[in-house]
Amino acid sequence: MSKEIKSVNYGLEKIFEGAQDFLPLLGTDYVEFYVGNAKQSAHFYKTAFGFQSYAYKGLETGSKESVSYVLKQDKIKLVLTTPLNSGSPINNHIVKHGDGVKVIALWVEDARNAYEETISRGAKSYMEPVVEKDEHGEVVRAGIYTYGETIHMFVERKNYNGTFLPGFREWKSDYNPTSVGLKFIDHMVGNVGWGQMNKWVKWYEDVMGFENFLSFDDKQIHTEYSALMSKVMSNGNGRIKFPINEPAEGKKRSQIEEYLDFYEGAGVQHIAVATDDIISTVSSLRERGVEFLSIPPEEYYKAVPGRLEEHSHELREDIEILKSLGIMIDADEEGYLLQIFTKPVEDRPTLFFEIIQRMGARGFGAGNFKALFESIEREQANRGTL
Ligand code: TYF
Ligand code: FE
Repeated sequence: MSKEIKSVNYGLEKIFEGAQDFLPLLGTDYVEFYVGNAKQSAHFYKTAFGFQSYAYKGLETGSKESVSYVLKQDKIKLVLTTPLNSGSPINNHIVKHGDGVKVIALWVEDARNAYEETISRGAKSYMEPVVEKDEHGEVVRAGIYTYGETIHMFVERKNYNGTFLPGFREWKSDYNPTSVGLKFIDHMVGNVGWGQMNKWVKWYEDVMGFENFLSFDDKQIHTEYSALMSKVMSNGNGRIKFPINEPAEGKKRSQIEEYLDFYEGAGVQHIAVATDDIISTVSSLRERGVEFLSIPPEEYYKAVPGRLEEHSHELREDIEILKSLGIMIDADEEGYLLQIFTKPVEDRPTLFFEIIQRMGARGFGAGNFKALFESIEREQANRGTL
């Protein structure tokens, strides 16, 4: 499969050649989850995934509607939010979707401008620009809807030097498990309904000024039983990458269909987080009880040197160690990558995490798709949802 990828021109260089980027993005600001019990989720992400306590808002800070815990690990900020009473609209989201990602916040220089540019191109408004202030300065935020009930929030913080956002206080805890070496969000993937992928590709092109950076059709992404299609959207500077998946017809139920059934609609399927030492990161995560998909079979690891071709000699890691941890290896024209996927982190088979280490490669591990999807199908079969 990596053969097909090798002919792909990633083409990022040509993006915005001569044109102004109407939506300059500095990076991912935070990811907010709506969850049933933020206190317990925060404990899980600290204990299992090595996040640190960062900021808090709740009854103690005058927030009567909801509680939010903010966790940090290097550049990654997760916000875990729970409503405090049945009247909160956050409940509707949790009742329908279970725990999941509500907000993908994007860090911008000018949130009012980001909002106006995207609204004028057809975005649906979630929140008009709001200025929040405290003694540390001000933050401007504005939000638009993307697929499903998911939101992109534009966050402008150039005039702010407080902890996280006004309304939050610094969260100091006596319980501080160490980091596992997660550095930043590499990409976040959305699952959309049958036949909806191209609509959302066009939405990211028209409304956000993104470009289609890579595509995988169902001939490339299938196993004996199931199939899916995927297109990767990227912003101009390549810092934000959003693959969009849709299910495709197969003999059995696609993992994308399973997600859509359990999430009851489109939403974030996985968050890929980067590390620069995946062996150390995955060893720590396993010790802390994070569950990964089953380890690919022996034949998968036997085929690795052939698949890496000229990159085979570049591989710095010991294949035996990678195999013992279940880490997968793929290469494209520019280098190789190492990746592994957790099981879903909720009882509904919806959101999961990917841990990725890029050693030059800019692809998404197409050479691993078959082994990966077969692992996912083993889980589906266990659940009786294949
Ligand atoms: O983000 C990606 O494209 C890779 C592979 O349902 C992938 O991580 C693609 C689809 C999918 C799970 C993983
Ligand atoms: Fe991924």
